[in-house]
Formats: sequence, C-alpha cells, structure tokens
Amino acid sequence: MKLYRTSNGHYVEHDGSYYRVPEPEWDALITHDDLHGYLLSIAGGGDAVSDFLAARIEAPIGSQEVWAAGVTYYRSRSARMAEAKNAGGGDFYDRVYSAERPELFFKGTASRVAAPGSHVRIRSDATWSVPEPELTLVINDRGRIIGYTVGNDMSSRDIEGENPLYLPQAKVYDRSSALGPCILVSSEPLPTTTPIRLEIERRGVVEFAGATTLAELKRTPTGLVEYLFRDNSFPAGVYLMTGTGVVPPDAFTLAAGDRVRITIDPIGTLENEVAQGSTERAS
Ligand code: DO4
Ligand code: MG
Repeated sequence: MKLYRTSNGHYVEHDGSYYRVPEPEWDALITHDDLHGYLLSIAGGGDAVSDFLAARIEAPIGSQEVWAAGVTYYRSRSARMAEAKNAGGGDFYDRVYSAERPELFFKGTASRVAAPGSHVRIRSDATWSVPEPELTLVINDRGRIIGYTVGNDMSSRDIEGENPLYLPQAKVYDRSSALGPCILVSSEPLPTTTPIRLEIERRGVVEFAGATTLAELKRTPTGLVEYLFRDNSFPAGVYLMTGTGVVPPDAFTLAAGDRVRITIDPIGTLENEVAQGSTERAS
C-alpha cells in the first residue's frame, strides 16, 4: 500500500486503485496508532477515484525532521576515506564503519526537501557534488518503522573532504534532499535483495548508472532507529536516510540540468532535475 501527499490532498494506492484519505493532517497519519490498518479500511470500504492523476505529487513530509546515517556501506567508507585523505580525516570513516555506534546526522526539515519532479540543488560554493540514493525509513513517534520512501542525500564532496567538520555545510542547505514519490506503508523489513538504483542523465544521455542492494547495508534499520531515539524524541515522527552504497567515480560531479533518477522497486522512482545557485530558480 502506498501513501501519497499531493496538491489535492492525500491518497492511498492499493492494488492499482487510488482512494482519497479523509485525514487532512500529514502528521496525524505518520503518528497514527495503526496507519496500515487505517489505510486498508479506506481502500476496503471506499470508492476508487480517478483525480489522483491530475494532482501534483508533493514530498511526503510534514513536521518530521530528516536525519541520515553515514558510512553504512563499504563503498561509502572507501569513497570518504579517499576524499578526506589529504585532510587527515580518512581514518575516522574507517573507524565509524565498524564501530558499534553509527554515524547519524541531522539532514533537514521539510522546507529543505525537494518534491519529486522539482529541483534539488548543488551549493553555489561547491565544485564536487553528487546525489546519494538512500532507502529512507519512515518512523513514528514511538520509534516504530511504519514505512519506507526513496531519498536523495545531496552532498558536496569537496567541502566534506576538505575537513570532516564541514559535514553540516556539505549536507544541509536549501533543497539538499529529495523524498518521494510516496511512502510504502509497511512494518515488514524489505528483502535484502531489494535493489537501489541510481541513474544520472545529462543532455538526454545516461552519464552514470549504478546500483546496490540492501544486502550491502552494514547496519540493520532497527539498529539505526534504536540509536536515533536514544535520548531524542520526535513527536511528529522522523525520517532516516540509511546511507549510500552507490558513489559515482571521483571524476564525476553533478551539473545544473542533470536529471537524477533513484529507483527502489517496491516504492517507486524519485526523479529530480539539478539546479545550482539561486534558490528562486529551484521550484
Ligand atoms: O560521513 C559522511 C556522510 C556519509 C553519507 O552520507 C553516506 O554514507 O551516505
Ligand atoms: Mg548519505
């Protein structure tokens, strides 16, 4: 079952049909006692509608914070060690990859999140930028995983590589992430065979394509959530990006006009165009 937030309200998709969700507050859905059961009762008892197709899909987020886990895939560990070598910071990435405590960092709020089909941004002072395709956990206020969405953790590798203490600037800025297109509402763990695919298109040609699977994720989703909720509360629930296992080659940097497509099959495809500079252009 998939939950969508749109310009025309909320919809649930079940077995290929769409139903309107009467609850108007997104936060009330995320903190619902039994979201899956509630949506199932709507799909079971209501009439399917056709106006979903005319609605604009928005990022599936309300007052939730977005957090991210880092260095949870071997590929990310190696890329970070290489980029931070000259700054003397490479060792930290190796250590956190195998440490019991994961790297968790604040990624943003809804105001910084790009909707599907809109623009993500690269910083105007960055010279080496990449998208990071990440399975994103949707967690309710009680610390329970209630669903999954697709996330793009846009990152400025030159800024992060210059000094690991610059991580918040490399990671948190206007439109530095995208989420969507929907939430797959399920408390069941996704199969470890689940692929996460990244495709970057430039002027109509695929410039980079890569993939990983959840089998490569070194941490368990529940283990990451357990650390996130230690001494930390999230009254409206929270989203947690689980890290990237796909990193383009070092020679690659995003450019304005690139199209980034991230696909996680049971959820869908999140597609955004890249902009650089003025936040006004990025709509
Ligand atoms: O430690 C830097 C960020 C790591 C990250 O975002 C990732 O591994 O996905
Ligand atoms: Mg990341």
